[in-house]
Amino acid sequence: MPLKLYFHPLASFCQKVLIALYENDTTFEPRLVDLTDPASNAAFKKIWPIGKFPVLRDEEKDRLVPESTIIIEYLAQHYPGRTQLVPADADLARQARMCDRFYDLHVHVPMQKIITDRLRPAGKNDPHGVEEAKALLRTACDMLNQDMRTKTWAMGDEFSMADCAAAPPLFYANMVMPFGDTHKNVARYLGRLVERPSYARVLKEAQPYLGLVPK
Ligand SMILES: N[C@@H](CCC(=O)N[C@@H](CS)C(=O)NCC(=O)O)C(=O)O
Repeated sequence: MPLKLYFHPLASFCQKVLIALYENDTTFEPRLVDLTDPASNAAFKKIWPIGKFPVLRDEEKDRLVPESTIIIEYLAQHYPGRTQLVPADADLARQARMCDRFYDLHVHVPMQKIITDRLRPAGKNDPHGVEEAKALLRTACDMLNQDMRTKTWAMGDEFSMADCAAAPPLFYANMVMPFGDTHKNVARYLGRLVERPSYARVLKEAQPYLGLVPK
Protein backbone atom coordinates (compact mmCIF):
# COMPACT_ATOMS: atom_id res chain seq x y z
CA MET A 1 0.00 0.00 0.00
CA PRO A 2 1.86 3.15 -1.10
CA LEU A 3 -0.06 5.74 0.96
CA LYS A 4 0.20 6.15 4.73
CA LEU A 5 -1.83 8.81 6.52
CA TYR A 6 -0.64 10.11 9.90
CA PHE A 7 -3.76 11.40 11.58
CA HIS A 8 -6.25 11.28 14.42
CA PRO A 9 -9.97 10.61 13.74
CA LEU A 10 -11.10 13.54 15.92
CA ALA A 11 -8.74 16.13 14.44
CA SER A 12 -10.63 18.42 12.11
CA PHE A 13 -7.84 19.04 9.58
CA CYS A 14 -7.32 15.26 9.40
CA GLN A 15 -11.04 14.78 8.78
CA LYS A 16 -10.78 17.15 5.83
CA VAL A 17 -8.29 14.77 4.16
CA LEU A 18 -10.21 11.64 5.20
CA ILE A 19 -13.27 12.98 3.34
CA ALA A 20 -11.16 13.37 0.19
CA LEU A 21 -9.77 9.82 0.55
CA TYR A 22 -13.21 8.29 1.17
CA GLU A 23 -14.79 10.23 -1.72
CA ASN A 24 -12.61 8.26 -4.12
CA ASP A 25 -12.19 5.03 -2.12
CA THR A 26 -8.46 5.71 -2.14
CA THR A 27 -6.62 2.92 -0.38
CA PHE A 28 -4.28 4.03 2.40
CA GLU A 29 -2.72 2.75 5.58
CA PRO A 30 -4.05 4.64 8.60
CA ARG A 31 -1.33 5.60 11.10
CA LEU A 32 -3.06 6.92 14.20
CA VAL A 33 -1.03 9.55 16.09
CA ASP A 34 -1.87 10.15 19.75
CA LEU A 35 -0.39 13.53 20.65
CA THR A 36 -1.13 12.90 24.34
CA ASP A 37 1.15 9.86 24.27
CA PRO A 38 4.80 11.03 24.44
CA ALA A 39 6.09 8.02 22.46
CA SER A 40 3.53 8.46 19.66
CA ASN A 41 4.15 12.22 19.61
CA ALA A 42 7.95 11.80 19.47
CA ALA A 43 7.72 9.17 16.70
CA PHE A 44 5.49 11.48 14.64
CA LYS A 45 7.82 14.46 15.16
CA LYS A 46 10.68 12.39 13.72
CA ILE A 47 8.65 12.21 10.53
CA TRP A 48 7.35 15.81 10.60
CA PRO A 49 9.07 17.95 13.25
CA ILE A 50 6.32 20.62 13.05
CA GLY A 51 4.13 18.04 14.80
CA LYS A 52 0.84 19.00 13.15
CA PHE A 53 -1.25 16.51 11.26
CA PRO A 54 -2.48 15.28 8.78
CA VAL A 55 0.67 14.18 6.96
CA LEU A 56 0.65 11.82 3.98
CA ARG A 57 3.57 9.56 3.09
CA ASP A 58 3.71 8.16 -0.44
CA GLU A 59 6.17 5.26 -0.27
CA GLU A 60 6.01 4.56 -3.99
CA LYS A 61 7.02 8.09 -4.98
CA ASP A 62 9.13 8.64 -1.84
CA ARG A 63 7.27 11.84 -0.96
CA LEU A 64 6.18 13.30 2.35
CA VAL A 65 3.15 15.57 1.94
CA PRO A 66 2.06 17.74 4.88
CA GLU A 67 -0.78 20.31 4.99
CA SER A 68 -4.37 19.24 4.38
CA THR A 69 -4.89 21.35 1.26
CA ILE A 70 -1.63 20.20 -0.31
CA ILE A 71 -2.49 16.57 0.49
CA ILE A 72 -5.83 16.93 -1.30
CA GLU A 73 -4.11 18.61 -4.27
CA TYR A 74 -1.63 15.70 -4.29
CA LEU A 75 -4.42 13.12 -4.22
CA ALA A 76 -6.27 14.93 -7.01
CA GLN A 77 -3.11 14.92 -9.13
CA HIS A 78 -1.71 11.44 -8.43
CA TYR A 79 -4.68 9.37 -7.21
CA PRO A 80 -7.73 10.80 -9.00
CA GLY A 81 -11.15 9.16 -8.76
CA ARG A 82 -14.82 9.70 -9.48
CA THR A 83 -15.01 12.90 -7.38
CA GLN A 84 -12.91 15.57 -9.05
CA LEU A 85 -11.51 17.21 -5.92
CA VAL A 86 -9.94 20.10 -7.86
CA PRO A 87 -11.89 21.19 -10.96
CA ALA A 88 -10.07 20.75 -14.27
CA ASP A 89 -11.03 24.23 -15.49
CA ALA A 90 -8.39 26.72 -14.28
CA ASP A 91 -10.90 29.41 -13.26
CA LEU A 92 -13.03 26.94 -11.33
CA ALA A 93 -9.90 25.43 -9.74
CA ARG A 94 -8.87 28.88 -8.51
CA GLN A 95 -12.36 29.43 -7.06
CA ALA A 96 -12.25 26.03 -5.31
CA ARG A 97 -8.85 26.94 -3.81
CA MET A 98 -10.24 30.30 -2.71
CA CYS A 99 -13.16 28.52 -0.94
CA ASP A 100 -10.69 26.10 0.66
CA ARG A 101 -8.61 29.05 1.94
CA PHE A 102 -11.76 30.82 3.19
CA TYR A 103 -12.86 27.79 5.19
CA ASP A 104 -9.38 27.10 6.57
CA LEU A 105 -8.51 30.66 7.55
CA HIS A 106 -11.84 32.19 8.49
CA VAL A 107 -13.83 29.21 9.83
CA HIS A 108 -11.39 26.44 10.76
CA VAL A 109 -8.73 28.55 12.51
CA PRO A 110 -11.18 30.58 14.67
CA MET A 111 -13.15 27.41 15.52
CA GLN A 112 -9.85 25.77 16.61
CA LYS A 113 -8.99 28.84 18.69
CA ILE A 114 -12.32 28.70 20.56
CA ILE A 115 -12.03 24.96 21.26
CA THR A 116 -8.32 24.80 22.13
CA ASP A 117 -8.67 27.73 24.54
CA ARG A 118 -10.88 25.45 26.64
CA LEU A 119 -8.00 22.96 26.88
CA ARG A 120 -5.50 25.51 28.20
CA PRO A 121 -4.27 25.25 31.80
CA ALA A 122 -6.11 27.44 34.34
CA GLY A 123 -4.92 31.03 34.18
CA LYS A 124 -3.50 30.62 30.67
CA ASN A 125 -6.68 31.41 28.73
CA ASP A 126 -6.87 34.08 26.07
CA PRO A 127 -10.37 35.65 26.35
CA HIS A 128 -9.51 38.52 24.00
CA GLY A 129 -8.26 36.09 21.33
CA VAL A 130 -11.40 33.97 21.75
CA GLU A 131 -13.65 37.05 21.34
CA GLU A 132 -11.75 37.94 18.15
CA ALA A 133 -12.15 34.37 16.90
CA LYS A 134 -15.91 34.42 17.60
CA ALA A 135 -16.28 37.73 15.75
CA LEU A 136 -14.39 36.36 12.73
CA LEU A 137 -16.44 33.17 12.76
CA ARG A 138 -19.67 35.21 12.89
CA THR A 139 -18.57 37.37 9.94
CA ALA A 140 -17.54 34.27 7.96
CA CYS A 141 -20.92 32.61 8.69
CA ASP A 142 -22.77 35.78 7.60
CA MET A 143 -20.89 35.72 4.28
CA LEU A 144 -21.40 31.97 3.82
CA ASN A 145 -25.11 32.28 4.58
CA GLN A 146 -25.42 34.65 1.61
CA ASP A 147 -23.17 32.52 -0.59
CA MET A 148 -25.03 29.26 0.14
CA ARG A 149 -28.51 30.70 -0.62
CA THR A 150 -28.85 28.76 -3.86
CA LYS A 151 -25.91 26.35 -3.89
CA THR A 152 -25.86 22.66 -3.05
CA TRP A 153 -22.09 22.43 -2.54
CA ALA A 154 -19.46 25.12 -2.02
CA MET A 155 -18.72 25.25 -5.76
CA GLY A 156 -22.33 24.82 -6.87
CA ASP A 157 -23.46 21.45 -8.16
CA GLU A 158 -20.18 19.54 -7.87
CA PHE A 159 -18.64 18.30 -4.62
CA SER A 160 -14.97 19.35 -4.39
CA MET A 161 -11.98 20.07 -2.16
CA ALA A 162 -13.88 23.13 -0.90
CA ASP A 163 -16.54 20.87 0.66
CA CYS A 164 -13.84 18.69 2.27
CA ALA A 165 -12.52 21.92 3.81
CA ALA A 166 -15.99 23.07 4.90
CA ALA A 167 -17.46 20.02 6.65
CA PRO A 168 -15.25 19.52 9.75
CA PRO A 169 -14.96 23.19 10.82
CA LEU A 170 -18.69 23.82 10.28
CA PHE A 171 -19.54 20.72 12.31
CA TYR A 172 -17.33 21.77 15.25
CA ALA A 173 -18.26 25.47 14.91
CA ASN A 174 -21.91 24.48 15.25
CA MET A 175 -21.03 22.68 18.49
CA VAL A 176 -19.31 25.69 20.07
CA MET A 177 -21.36 28.52 18.49
CA PRO A 178 -24.62 26.99 17.19
CA PHE A 179 -25.82 28.70 14.00
CA GLY A 180 -28.97 26.68 13.21
CA ASP A 181 -31.32 29.56 14.13
CA THR A 182 -29.22 32.42 12.77
CA HIS A 183 -27.60 31.05 9.58
CA LYS A 184 -30.13 28.71 8.05
CA ASN A 185 -28.44 28.33 4.65
CA VAL A 186 -25.18 27.32 6.33
CA ALA A 187 -27.09 24.96 8.64
CA ARG A 188 -28.82 23.33 5.64
CA TYR A 189 -25.43 22.99 3.89
CA LEU A 190 -23.99 21.33 7.02
CA GLY A 191 -27.00 19.00 6.97
CA ARG A 192 -26.13 17.94 3.40
CA LEU A 193 -22.46 17.48 4.33
CA VAL A 194 -23.33 15.27 7.30
CA GLU A 195 -25.39 13.06 4.99
CA ARG A 196 -22.66 12.76 2.36
CA PRO A 197 -21.36 9.16 2.72
CA SER A 198 -17.68 10.19 2.90
CA TYR A 199 -18.27 12.61 5.78
CA ALA A 200 -20.85 10.35 7.46
CA ARG A 201 -18.10 7.70 7.62
CA VAL A 202 -15.61 10.21 9.06
CA LEU A 203 -18.12 11.20 11.74
CA LYS A 204 -18.87 7.57 12.58
CA GLU A 205 -15.16 6.87 13.03
CA ALA A 206 -14.76 10.00 15.19
CA GLN A 207 -17.77 9.07 17.36
CA PRO A 208 -15.79 7.12 20.01
CA TYR A 209 -13.59 10.20 20.58
CA LEU A 210 -16.25 12.97 20.42
CA GLY A 211 -16.52 13.02 24.23
CA LEU A 212 -12.99 14.47 24.28
CA VAL A 213 -14.20 17.71 22.64
CA PRO A 214 -14.33 20.21 25.54
CA LYS A 215 -17.84 21.55 26.19
N1 LIG B 1 -2.44 24.02 8.25
C1 LIG B 1 -2.48 22.68 8.76
C2 LIG B 1 -3.13 22.70 10.12
C3 LIG B 1 -3.03 21.35 10.80
C4 LIG B 1 -3.49 21.39 12.25
O1 LIG B 1 -3.65 22.46 12.85
N2 LIG B 1 -3.71 20.20 12.78
C5 LIG B 1 -4.09 20.08 14.18
C6 LIG B 1 -5.14 18.99 14.32
S1 LIG B 1 -6.67 19.43 13.57
C7 LIG B 1 -2.87 19.65 14.98
O2 LIG B 1 -2.00 18.99 14.49
N3 LIG B 1 -2.85 20.04 16.25
C8 LIG B 1 -1.82 19.62 17.15
C9 LIG B 1 -0.92 20.70 17.58
O3 LIG B 1 -1.08 21.86 17.13
O4 LIG B 1 -0.04 20.41 18.39
C10 LIG B 1 -3.23 21.77 7.77
O5 LIG B 1 -4.04 22.29 6.99
O6 LIG B 1 -2.98 20.55 7.73
